[in-house]
Amino acid sequence: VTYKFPDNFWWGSAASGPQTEGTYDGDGKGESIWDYWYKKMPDKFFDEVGPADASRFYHTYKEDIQLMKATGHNSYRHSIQWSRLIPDATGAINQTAVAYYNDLLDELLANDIEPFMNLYHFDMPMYLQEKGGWLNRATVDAYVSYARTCFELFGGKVKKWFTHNEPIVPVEGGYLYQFHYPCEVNMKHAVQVGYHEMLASAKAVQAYREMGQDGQIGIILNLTPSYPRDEHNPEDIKASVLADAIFNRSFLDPSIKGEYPPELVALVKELGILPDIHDNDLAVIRDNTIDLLGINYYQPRRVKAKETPVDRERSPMPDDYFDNYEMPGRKMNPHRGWEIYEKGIYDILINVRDNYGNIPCFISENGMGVEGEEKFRNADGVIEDDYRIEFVRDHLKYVHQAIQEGANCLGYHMWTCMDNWSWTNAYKNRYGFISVDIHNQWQRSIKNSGRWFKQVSDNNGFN
Ligand code: BGP
Repeated sequence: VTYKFPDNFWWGSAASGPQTEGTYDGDGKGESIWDYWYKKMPDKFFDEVGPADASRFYHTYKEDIQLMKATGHNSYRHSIQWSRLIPDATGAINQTAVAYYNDLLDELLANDIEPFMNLYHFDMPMYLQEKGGWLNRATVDAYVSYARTCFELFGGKVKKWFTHNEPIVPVEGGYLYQFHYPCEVNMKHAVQVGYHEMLASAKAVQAYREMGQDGQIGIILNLTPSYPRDEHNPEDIKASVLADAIFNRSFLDPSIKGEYPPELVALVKELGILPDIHDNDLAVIRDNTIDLLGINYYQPRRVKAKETPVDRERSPMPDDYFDNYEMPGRKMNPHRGWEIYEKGIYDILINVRDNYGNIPCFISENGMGVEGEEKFRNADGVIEDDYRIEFVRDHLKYVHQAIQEGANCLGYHMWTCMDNWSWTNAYKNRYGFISVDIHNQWQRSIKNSGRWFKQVSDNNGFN
């Protein structure tokens, strides 16, 4: 085996509750912002399947777990849906949800698949969003109490917890670029929302330790390594450093170092949009850093000094400070419009090694969204997604190299296990090791990539 990975490497995939489970009569689930928004503004969505179906995992998890086994999973990330466990403002616990999550966890464990559980994957309960969601400090308290409930209920089975998936995304989507509800454009709100998410994360870490739980707790961040157009041009470098502070270090630094990057603090001060910070908050953030970092990597961010004029009439935006740089010749995934730059995954791991104390970490998402995969289905009914094998293999080579050079990377989870419902894009881009035929009783079938991944996992590497 040329590319051999460390013993006990985590091979698996990631998914989320809202993108897979669906909502059913009698399940007791309350509404999240996605259920609400989908009903209210269906035009915003790529309209094939909605969150009420997702991939029907709520009903199919037992069979799906067998498919995880068949594709070499020794671990799998899912998320608890807050609105399923605590469906309304009374705070009462939905016992049907408790039974479901217990069953799901038991089934994973019985199949030797370690469950990694995330507490928040973009899915604010609607009863909290009506009171401002992350903008309202009361949501931080509600979140911590929800987190405690999860640790209490499931901490015996789950040894790897995550406070958030990609906390910068609800900031960008909900308060800057309008691809999550409530679709505002307001940088002051964006800063406050991000701050509350971070505070909630630190407080959940604190609660986890106070409760004497015996696992690890971390956060999952989407890191977009920032590359300047010209690495000798000070203006390009400045723009790139700032983009990195806004989109990566805004959560990376407080989560691991317990403090915000000075560039970011200076920027929000200059704009007069410091968040509302209470006494002791910063001490909580300082003292409750994470055990384990999940890294989602899809694409780099290429940046150049600002050239296009800034519209001063509107609310300030992060991109008042830099322009995106469309580097000639860069490799693109035409389906998702994202650049494919395999070495980015290595650069992140080396950055974590050198600048973040080489904290234990793993690749918690990486993957390739492809439209129209049905056309690659062969006569035996198997989707020949060899482009996905190439994508994963080329990224894994760089992960391997980083590990050889001392990076403390413990696993690789692809996004995703089964094709699933993906926010406003629904089923447009497929990401799974396993295809889901939404027009034919949600039938599952393992793609070539899933077969390949089984071998990789069995051999703990590849040639
Ligand atoms: C990540 C999210 C996932 C998933 C994935 C693919 O940012 O954590 O929830 O959706 O991206 O992106 P998309 O579905 O938008 O193509």
